[in-house]
Amino acid sequence: MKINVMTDVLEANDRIADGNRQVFDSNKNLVLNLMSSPGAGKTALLERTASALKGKLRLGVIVGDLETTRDADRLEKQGIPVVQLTTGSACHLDANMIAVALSRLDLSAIDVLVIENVGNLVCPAEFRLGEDVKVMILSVTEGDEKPLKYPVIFRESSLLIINKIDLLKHTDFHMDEAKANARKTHPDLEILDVSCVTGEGVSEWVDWLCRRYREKFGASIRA
Ligand SMILES: Nc1nc2c(ncn2[C@@H]2O[C@H](COP(=O)(O)OP(=O)(O)O)[C@@H](O)[C@H]2O)c(=O)[nH]1
Ligand SMILES: [Mg+2]
Repeated sequence: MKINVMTDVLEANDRIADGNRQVFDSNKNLVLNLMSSPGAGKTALLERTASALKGKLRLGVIVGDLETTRDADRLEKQGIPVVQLTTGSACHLDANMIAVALSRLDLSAIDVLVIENVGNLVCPAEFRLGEDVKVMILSVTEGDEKPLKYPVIFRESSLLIINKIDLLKHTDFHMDEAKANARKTHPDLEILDVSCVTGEGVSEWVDWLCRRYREKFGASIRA
C-alpha cells in the first residue's frame, strides 16, 4: 500500500486551519499570512504599518522565527500586541502553531492580524494557517527572476510587495521584468512598490489593507 504522507499532513493541517479561520471570523479579524525570503523586510514593513494604521485599524502580529525574540521585541516597541513563535528547526509556520498562539492574544482587540512567517520562499506557501489572504514581499536585492524560480509562492499570494525600491539604482533589478515574470505565474497578482526606509508606497499598502478589511466586514471600518 502506498501512503502519500505529504497529502495527509496537508489535510490534517487544513482541518486545523479551518478551525483557526472560524475563530478569526468570529472575532472580526482580517488575517494575513506574510511571507518572503529572510531579510526582504517583513518586520520593517510591520513596523511602518503599526504607525500608519493607527486610528484606522488595530494591528496585531504573530511572528515566527527559528530562534530569538528579536522581531517581537522590535514590534512591541510600536505598542501593538505581538506573539513570537520560535520554531526550532521548522522552516515554516503551520496551523497548529497558530492555534497555540491564539490563546496568547486578545483577538477581540485586533482588526488586522498579520502572521509574519519564517523567512523562506518555498515551504510557507504550502501550509494554510487559517488566513484570509497571503501576501509576499520580494526585495530588489534578490533578483528579478525569482518569480520564475519559485512560482508556487507567487501563485498563492494575492499581493506582491516589491520592497527596498530605494536601492534600485544600486542593483540590476528591472521592475518591469520582475512584474512580467510574476504575472507569468499569476496574471491577476496585485503589486505594490514600497520602500520601508523612505516610506514610499506605505500609504498605498495601508489603503489596500483598509479595502480588504472593508470587503470582508462591510463598512464597519474605524476612523
Ligand atoms: N534599504 C532598505 N533596507 C530595508 C528596507 N526594508 C528593510 N530593510 C532592511 O533589510 C534588513 C532586513 O529587514 P527585516 O525587516 O528584518 O526583514 P525580514 O527578515 O523579512 O523580517 C534590515 O536591515 C532592514 O533595515 C527598505 O525598504 N530599504
Ligand atoms: Mg522578520
